[in-house]
Amino acid sequence: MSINPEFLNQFIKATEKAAYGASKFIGQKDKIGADKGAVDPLRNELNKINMRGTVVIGEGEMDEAPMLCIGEKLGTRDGPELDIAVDPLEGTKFTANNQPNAFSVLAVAEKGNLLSAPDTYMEKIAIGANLPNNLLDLDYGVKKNINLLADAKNKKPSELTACVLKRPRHDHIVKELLKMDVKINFITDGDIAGALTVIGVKPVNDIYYSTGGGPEGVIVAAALSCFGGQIQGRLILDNKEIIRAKKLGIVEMDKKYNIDDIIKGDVIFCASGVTTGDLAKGVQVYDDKFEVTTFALHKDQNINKTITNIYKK
Ligand code: VTB
Repeated sequence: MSINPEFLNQFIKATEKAAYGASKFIGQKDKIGADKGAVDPLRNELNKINMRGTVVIGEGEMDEAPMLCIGEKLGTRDGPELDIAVDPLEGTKFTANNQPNAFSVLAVAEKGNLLSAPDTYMEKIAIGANLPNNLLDLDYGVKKNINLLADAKNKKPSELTACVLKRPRHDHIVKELLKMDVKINFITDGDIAGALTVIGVKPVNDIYYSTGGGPEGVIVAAALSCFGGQIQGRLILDNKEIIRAKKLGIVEMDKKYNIDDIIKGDVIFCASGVTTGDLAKGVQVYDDKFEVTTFALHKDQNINKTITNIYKK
């Protein structure tokens, strides 16, 4: 089964409205306000869609943001059962500080096809298309993974580029990468956009290698699956989080999730720019209108497009 293509525009509208809501807070140094600015219109739009939607990936627990929480029911309750992963505002800091790469994003799959994970950290390695299945493994360590990737790409490690989220917790990864002469592109935040840089005809990076948010890991897996990319992720859970994870049906706490364990079947993915970034241009406001740009994917329809719409304020 596939997701009805008619839903695509409705989901695009949902992230567009969320992006516009968040854009009112650009540069205002108010991360919570910006998040809420995105959440309310997002929920409002999603509730207009003829579906029985369930949030399987929400946000908020980790930074106490106003969240669309896991388990929340969305839509008119008349229509197909869909699971939705949302990040109403990816890049709250970017929005608060008027920096690039903030966007509103969601991924949709048919019921049961998206991993429901608690809002915790996730170790992640992501690579692009046309590589052997499950090539890399978090337990191999940086050196072996880089050598495997270099072999598979017929390159030397020194010809590879890695994207790393700049955090002290990644110092050991950076050290290994530098030892192997791998070039590094650091990102300060926003690892959905970061991990997606491994995709494309001439990808900016060969690998994304860092620990970021679990929700972001699931959302990016949905997008990567539309391109034949790969990700492996492992949740990092403390005792409290283990209890939450059990409630969500997670049995094996240290499981390494390959992309097929995170996302199955058809996917709709929409990311609407708040501030201009790698995925989409940011919201542009004119007198009585605003313009918003969305990067949209529908896997089974082979849709990969960037669409700009103009609305009356
Ligand atoms: C991660 C990453 C996100 O925030 O969740 C990060 O996945 C938070 O990491 O893309 P720290 O707790 O180390 O700051 C983002 O970068 C932005 O939401």
